[in-house]
Parts: sequence; structure tokens; C-alpha cells
Amino acid sequence: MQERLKELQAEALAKVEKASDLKELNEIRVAYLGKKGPITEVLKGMGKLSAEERPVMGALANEVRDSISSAIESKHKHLEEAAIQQKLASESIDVTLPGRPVKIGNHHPLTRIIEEIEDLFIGMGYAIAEGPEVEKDYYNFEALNLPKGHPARDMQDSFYITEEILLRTHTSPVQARTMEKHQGKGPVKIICPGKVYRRDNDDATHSHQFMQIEGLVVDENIRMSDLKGTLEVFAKKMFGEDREIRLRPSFFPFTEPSVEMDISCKICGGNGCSVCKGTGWIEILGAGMVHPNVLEMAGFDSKKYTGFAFGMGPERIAMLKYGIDDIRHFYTNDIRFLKQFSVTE
Ligand code: FA5
Repeated sequence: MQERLKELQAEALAKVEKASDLKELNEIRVAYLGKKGPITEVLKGMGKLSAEERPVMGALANEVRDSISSAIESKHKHLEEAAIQQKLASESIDVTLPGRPVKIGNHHPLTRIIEEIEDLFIGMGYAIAEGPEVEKDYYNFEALNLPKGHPARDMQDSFYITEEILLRTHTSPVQARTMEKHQGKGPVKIICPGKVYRRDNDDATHSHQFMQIEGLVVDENIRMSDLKGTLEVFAKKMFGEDREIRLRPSFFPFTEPSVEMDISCKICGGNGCSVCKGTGWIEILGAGMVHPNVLEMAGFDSKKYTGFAFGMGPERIAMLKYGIDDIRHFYTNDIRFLKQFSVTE
């Protein structure tokens, strides 16, 4: 019996030593230490032994069982460790592999030009003001010296929602609203970017929906020369120090005197070409000194306060700056067009 136990011990330890995975090791444990295993079988025969032999055999059987079980335990730890190491090795990340590029979108060219214009005016101490796109006839026209039936309303064909409410045709109503909020006290120094709507037929330079940026300064002693100086700074910063500006007399019911500002044509350097229609100049905005009626309607004393205002179309400015030949490119979402303004590619 003793020999049989020693044999079983040697056999089991050899198998444990050779076991190559946890499954095999578990099979060895069941085979040698389980209830139906050979060691249990040997122990069952102990009843036939004499009283002196029994404790000796019992101690030996326990020793054999303990040695096999501790061998299994240490092999188990070893195999487990090896399995972890193998898993780690198979899952390791090669940090030298180039990553998958993340597609980054870019700002729309109009957003870029508007932000550029905003930054420029914020740098000159202007605040940003906003107003509703669905506007009252009062702010869009009446408060701007354009009473009902005034022929100059035809300059801006409108989308009416009711008799009194329309889609604003320009950003000038924000002027009227802002002045009203100031309750007759200057200074006011704002720009108002936003969408506007007109019943214009779409073509290369006209859209039924487009953006405008309005500027307004009201204070004591504001003069035409302040307007000219401001517009000159804007034009040179936007288009280059070598650009000239000129102010031409014009008409807007809400400004007196009114002007339109042209900048010298970048393409021909002022000599005349097809873009500037042979004149050497390109019109970019309307402006003027705020009409006394507009100041008074908003609650300002027109004897004490004066002001200037201007309104520009950022699409036309972006077209000039980036050499874009058709305003419709801004609104048709052609990815090939938009991608050209990516800062990442
Ligand atoms: C106005 O809308 C005046 N409110 C501007 C103004 C403000 C004058 C303050 C005086 C004082 P006008 O209709 O000219 O003016 O439009 C201003 C600019 O909007 C134009 O110079 C042009 O750049 C742009 N614009 C006008 N109509 C369209 C259109 N259909 N599509 C795209 N841009 C347009």
C-alpha cells in the first residue's frame, strides 16, 4: 500500500509538472484527489490494516495528498500568471502606429468673415447687439424715418407675415431698438450682425436671404469725419493697407447725409477691369449720419447728440476678399467649396 501511494505521488507530481494549461491541471486534480481517485481508493483499504499500520499509512496518505495538492496550487499560480502575461502580450498597443485621422469640420467662410469683422470692431470698442429676424414694421421702417407708403420702402422688397410684422429687410431695426433702450443717453457704440430677407431675385450677387452687419455710434460731437476714419480703418484692415476708399453721395431715409463706400479694386489696382465694371472701384456698404428724426423717435435730443451708421453685406465682402464669383456658393453647401476654407487642410 505504501508503495502504491508513493507511485501515485510520483505519477501525479510528474503530470502536474508537465501540465500546460489550467484545464489540464484541473483534470489532474480531479483524477488524483477527487472522491473517485486512486488515493481515496487506497485509503478505503485501510480498514484491512492492523491498528499499528493504520496511523502510519494515514500519515503517509495525508502527506501524499498534501504534496500533490500544493504542487497543483503552485502550478496553478504559475499557469495563471503565464496566461495573464500572454494576454497582455497579445493585446499590447503599438504606439508607433499612426492614429486614425479624426475628420474635423471647419467654420463656414461667412462665419469666418463675420467673426473677423466682429473682432475688428470689438477692438475699436464696439459692443455686439442682436435683434429679432421676425420684426415689427415699426422698427424695420417707421422708426427709421420710413412711414407707411413712403416710396423708399420699395428699395427693400419685403416678406410680410401680417400687416405689421415682416422678415426684417436689413439690420437697421437693431439700431432703432438699441437707441430706444438707451433712453436718450449716449454713448451708443454697437455692431449688429444678422440674417435679413428680401424679395430679390437670386443671381451672382443677390440672394433672397443674406447677412448684414450694421454699425451705429451715437454720442456728442460725432462727425462725418469719424465715420470716414472708421470705415477707412475697417477697409484697410480687411483688404490691405494699400487699398483706398471713397465715399459717394447716396440716399437712405434714415441717414442725412448718406453715402455709399467703394474700395479700390484689388484685381486691376484701380485701372478698371470686368470685376469693377471698368470703374476701378467696388461698392461695399451704405452709411451716413443718423437722421435727426431717427434720433428723436428713439428718444435722443438731436441738438445734443449726433451719430453715424453703416450697413454692409458680409457675403459681398467675403466674395471680394476670397475671390468668390457667385453669392450662391455660400448657401448651396457644396463640400468642395466649403473645404477650401478649412484651416486644417
Ligand atoms: C441697407 O440695407 C441699409 N440698411 C444700410 C445702411 C445702414 C445705410 C445704416 C445707412 C446707414 P442696402 O440695401 O444698400 O442698405 O444694403 C446694404 C448692403 O447689403 C449692400 O451694400 C450689399 O452688400 C448687401 N445687400 C443688399 N441686397 C443684397 C442681396 N439681395 N443679396 C446680398 N447682399 C445684399
